[in-house]
Amino acid sequence: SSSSKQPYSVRAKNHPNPLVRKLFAIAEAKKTNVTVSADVTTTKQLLDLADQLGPYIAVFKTHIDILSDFSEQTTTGLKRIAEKHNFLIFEDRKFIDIGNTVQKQYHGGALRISEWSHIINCAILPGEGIVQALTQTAKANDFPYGEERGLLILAEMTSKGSLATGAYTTRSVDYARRYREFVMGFVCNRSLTEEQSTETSAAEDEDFVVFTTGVNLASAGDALGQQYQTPQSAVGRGADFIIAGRGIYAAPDPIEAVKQYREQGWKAYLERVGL
Ligand code: 5IU
Repeated sequence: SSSSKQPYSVRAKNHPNPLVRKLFAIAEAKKTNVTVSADVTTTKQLLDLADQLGPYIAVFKTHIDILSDFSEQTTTGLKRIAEKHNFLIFEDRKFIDIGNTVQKQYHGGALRISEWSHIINCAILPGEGIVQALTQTAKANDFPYGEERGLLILAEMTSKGSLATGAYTTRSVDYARRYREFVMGFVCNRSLTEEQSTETSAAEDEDFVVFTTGVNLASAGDALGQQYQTPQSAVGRGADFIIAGRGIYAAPDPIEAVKQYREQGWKAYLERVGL
């Protein structure tokens, strides 16, 4: 039951998580599997990018803590633009602390992430408790308030010498399987559906969504250890959604660039599912 061979439309129909159904429906409707990583540092730049690139993307990924002028207008603006262009918001906060702390970082606090970000992610360095804690917060606060929420586990990283390998990656899959009601998938560099674990086994209908970062058409990497691959390579290895930052927002013409990533990502997807 390799979900990576199935079209988004089929996965949208069968998936138990309403946010994943919505994500696949967006991808299908807009014919895009592009997530733009909008690593800009002012609210104006962020909202301009969201509005310009919105029609061509499925997900808009933020690092909200790098903005020099963050305010409530940042997130109300972002929510409005997400609705206008029909994309999801993914705050790449990478929670990585004990359960009690991440609950406060996720819900409330200065950033109020749970109120505006559909997708969040966490690392499992602290152990299973971090996934349990975030799941508990989502349930206790009854997301949706008509809106859905989901968690991606950071199972692998793209940077040189990453330690997220082997048992770490396998445990990521175990925790995802144990908290399926909230964990929608992984940030990783390949399909993990065949991952063999002695602790858990795949449910018959298992369908975790794969987001792959480190996608760039023009570069092989940067001076700080980032390693890139093309949309075709990422999707071929199992990426359902490709994440590109500088390849798009730092291109001479970001709109031309996003169209190019969209076209290549979509073509690779059609090839993978045999359409
Ligand atoms: N990011 C990575 N690699 C990872 C993970 C996240 O690059 O393994 I998890 C983030 C960092 C940045 C974006 O926000 O994805 C990639 O940006 P560029 O496409 O500009 O390298």
